Amino acid sequence: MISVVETVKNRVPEFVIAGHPNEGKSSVLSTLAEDDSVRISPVPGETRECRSFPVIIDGDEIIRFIDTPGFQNPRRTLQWMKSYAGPDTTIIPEFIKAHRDDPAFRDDCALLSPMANAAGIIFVVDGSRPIRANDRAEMEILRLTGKPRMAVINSKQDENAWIESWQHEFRKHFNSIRVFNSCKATYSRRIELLESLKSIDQDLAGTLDTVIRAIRKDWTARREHSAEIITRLIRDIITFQKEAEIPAGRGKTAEKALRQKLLEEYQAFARNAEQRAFKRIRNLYRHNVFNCTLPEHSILQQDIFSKKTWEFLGLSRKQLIVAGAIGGAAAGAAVDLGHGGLSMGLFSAAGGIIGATGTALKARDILSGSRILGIKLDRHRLRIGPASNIQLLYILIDRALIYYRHIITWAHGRRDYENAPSPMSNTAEPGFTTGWDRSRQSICEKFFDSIRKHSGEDKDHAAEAERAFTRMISECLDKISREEDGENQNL
Ligand SMILES: Nc1nc2c(ncn2[C@@H]2O[C@H](COP(=O)(O)OP(=O)(O)O)[C@@H](O)[C@H]2O)c(=O)[nH]1
Ligand SMILES: [Mg+2]
Repeated sequence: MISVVETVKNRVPEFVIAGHPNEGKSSVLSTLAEDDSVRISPVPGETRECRSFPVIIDGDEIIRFIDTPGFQNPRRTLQWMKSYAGPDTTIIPEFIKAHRDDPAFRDDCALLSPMANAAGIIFVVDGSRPIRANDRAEMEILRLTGKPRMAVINSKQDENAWIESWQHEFRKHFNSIRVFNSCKATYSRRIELLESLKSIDQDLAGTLDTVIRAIRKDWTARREHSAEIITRLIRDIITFQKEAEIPAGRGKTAEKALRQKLLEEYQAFARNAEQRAFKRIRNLYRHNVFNCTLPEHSILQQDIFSKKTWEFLGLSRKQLIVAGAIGGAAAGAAVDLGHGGLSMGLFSAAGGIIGATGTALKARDILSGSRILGIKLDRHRLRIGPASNIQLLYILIDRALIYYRHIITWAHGRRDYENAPSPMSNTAEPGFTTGWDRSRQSICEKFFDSIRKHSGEDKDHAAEAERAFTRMISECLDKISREEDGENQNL
């Protein structure tokens, strides 16, 4: 028999998830391993085979969880084990030898087999139901295996009536007990569970410390990577430019049609770029199978350029005046107005008019076709972009932060997409950027100005503005993550 020490020294630590069918074993595993490919089923007994789920960071497997079918025949299994007279260390192989051809013990054999070499066992129960005789039999079987064991109470119904009685019972059979909500657990809850796994066996502590360090490092790396994705997305949208020839000989109608076409192209570009960036963030957080669909009433269901988005996420009137003054000046919007109110580039009209008159435009005005037009370069050509109103930048930041929050709070074991709580639902909660102070706004303004200047003059300056912006976004992501962890503290 291999000891736990040897097992973990030479191999990836392996934990077997055990328990009754339909208690949430697969959900716990899915959340714990951040793997949404784990099959979770409302039908009890669907998992008939053991399946191994490795956690891989930077190409290295750091820990492995084994999903198992539930016990099929716990009381008879226990009976056999109790009457087993051989050494403790051979109880599992001997049980399997005696029962492997008996269909009545098929699942029990399948379940016990990986336990022989596992570093530990995680026993999952649904804490919203009372304890039954079978549960006691199962716990006793696990005790007889002699393996380090942890009990996890997965609260399926958000209801804690039975938790205390479970905890009481568990104290007799397990080295450690934790409450873990597989549908809501965020990053910190996962780390905490791994931390407490350390206490089930002293020899595991070192290995699990390494695992936890790797997970923490990976979490920071993901956040920084997300911040870079967001910065790049915003830069790409703000700096989008396209020129086109006005078809000769058809006068104003042709020009108007071309403006509309360019506008549509710009909007399609922005939409696709955002979708691509969001998908990358989603995959970075290992949501590979399900796309974590946003709830129907989420503000992110609205198009970037829709009136609703701009009304909801747009800056407050006061901020709009400040932004307008700066955005307008940057865009030379006063000049635009001098040219008979023709706006130069996207959104510059808003900046210009606010800058000039001190009156905030309504979202309706900004978004109506007449205000979102291309620059007329000369008699023959039109150009759209770069975007010249900074409000677009704030809208894009808000949308990305909302999406980020949606993704990091989506536990991998969660599958009831239709009941998802909505980020920024129709509550009056404003976007993140609305409350930003002057120093953050200034970082945004510097970034905005530097990316719009496409001359290569001040490369260092531009690079610094971009770094500062990315850093700020990364800090925001960190704050969001901490806040969400705080809110889930009691789960
Ligand atoms: N509401 C809620 N449902 C859960 C939770 N955990 C599991 N479920 C549901 O319970 C059912 C069984 O879950 P599963 O993980 O497949 O259980 P297993 O048979 O023990 O692997 C599925 O329909 C899950 O969606 C939970 O924490 N909350
Ligand atoms: Mg299962």
